Amino acid sequence: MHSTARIISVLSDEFARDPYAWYPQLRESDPVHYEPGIGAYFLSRHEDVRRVLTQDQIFTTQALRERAEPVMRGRVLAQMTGAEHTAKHRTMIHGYTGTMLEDQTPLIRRNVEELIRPHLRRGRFDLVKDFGQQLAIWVALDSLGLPKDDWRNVHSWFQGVAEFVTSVTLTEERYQHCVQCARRLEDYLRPFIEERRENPGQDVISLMCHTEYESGRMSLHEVTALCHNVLLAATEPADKTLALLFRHLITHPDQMALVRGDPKLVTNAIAETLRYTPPVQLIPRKTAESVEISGVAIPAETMVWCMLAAANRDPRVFERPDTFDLHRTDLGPERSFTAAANHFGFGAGMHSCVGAAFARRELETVVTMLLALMENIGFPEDATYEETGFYSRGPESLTLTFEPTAEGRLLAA
Ligand code: 2IO
Repeated sequence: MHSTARIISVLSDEFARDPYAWYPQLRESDPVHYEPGIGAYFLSRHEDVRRVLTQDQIFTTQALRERAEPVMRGRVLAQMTGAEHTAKHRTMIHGYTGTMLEDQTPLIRRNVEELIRPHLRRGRFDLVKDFGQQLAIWVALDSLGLPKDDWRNVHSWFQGVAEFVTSVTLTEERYQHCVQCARRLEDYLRPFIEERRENPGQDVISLMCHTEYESGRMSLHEVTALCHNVLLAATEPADKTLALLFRHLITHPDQMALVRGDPKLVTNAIAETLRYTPPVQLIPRKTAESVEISGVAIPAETMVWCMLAAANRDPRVFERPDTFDLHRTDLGPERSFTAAANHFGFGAGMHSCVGAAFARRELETVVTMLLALMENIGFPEDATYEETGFYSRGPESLTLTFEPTAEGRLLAA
């Protein structure tokens, strides 16, 4: 039944143009979709995605050895298990929650002010290209205690790292390019990490260097891999989420008005954006043994891709799933940023996002500030909208028009 119901290749351009148009059919008639070209399965039902992400003994993160290690220059958190995972996970949670998160918040605010100031007078800017991408990198660099003057270089090397991790297939030439970018980034980071090992500061690199584990302290190599991990995870999805959120609020003026009337609803808007249009759309796993999912037999050692955005719109879990709704009762803004989240924007299970609280704070800060500085936010009349990406997805550009508020004029002056 499943093979005859297969309607489209998820690797086709047609699918990439608007995956949301295909998710209902995949979920209903081909929920364990097989792609013969790459020998992998794509899951679109909420229940199946939940199972794969939480049964970590059967569906392992082994996939990341080939899919991430060459550019991470070592093992990332998601690849670890058992006591090692528990210990290093705790370190990263410490770095991105509680007092360390509080200490980073004024830096986030300062970055927003500096980046938005030149645009306030003009009344028009590109939320992604002129603001969001740079903000995401600055905030990530600040958290690691790295200087921001080299951010353009870091960004260009980072594109290679991101391309490697977020492409399902790569040519040999692109593979080499991406690994070269990763080496440059590694070389760039080395002296900073070495320095922080000698003279610790308040940043996450210092924390990683000086935490004592049963096996001692982390090596330069281990810290480097986690830095690459943080830089990718903190930048690739951040500007996309910001742009998607503004797009949803602008195209739902009633909900924009609600958020303006009650700043607490910014949190709802972020949570609903992560459900409705998750910036990371796929999570790969590999089967450790043969299993059956929704009636389909999957052999051992096979790639299984969780389609987060499809599962996030599963009508078995969410009412009117294709509607953006700040007030939906089946999501819950608070739990949306924890391991108990009902959406998969941060994954699920033991490897769910360690940066969720940090992402929430970064987005709450920037959205609240932008709404206070700008009013009548809209799109230029001749604007077209396009999203790209299969693994991570969002607009590459989103031009906004607006009028500065009194507060905005003050900051511009
Ligand atoms: C860095 C893919 C943007 C992560 C990854 C190899 C591991 C892990 C993710 C997210 C988002 C990035 N996977 N973050 O899906 O750290």
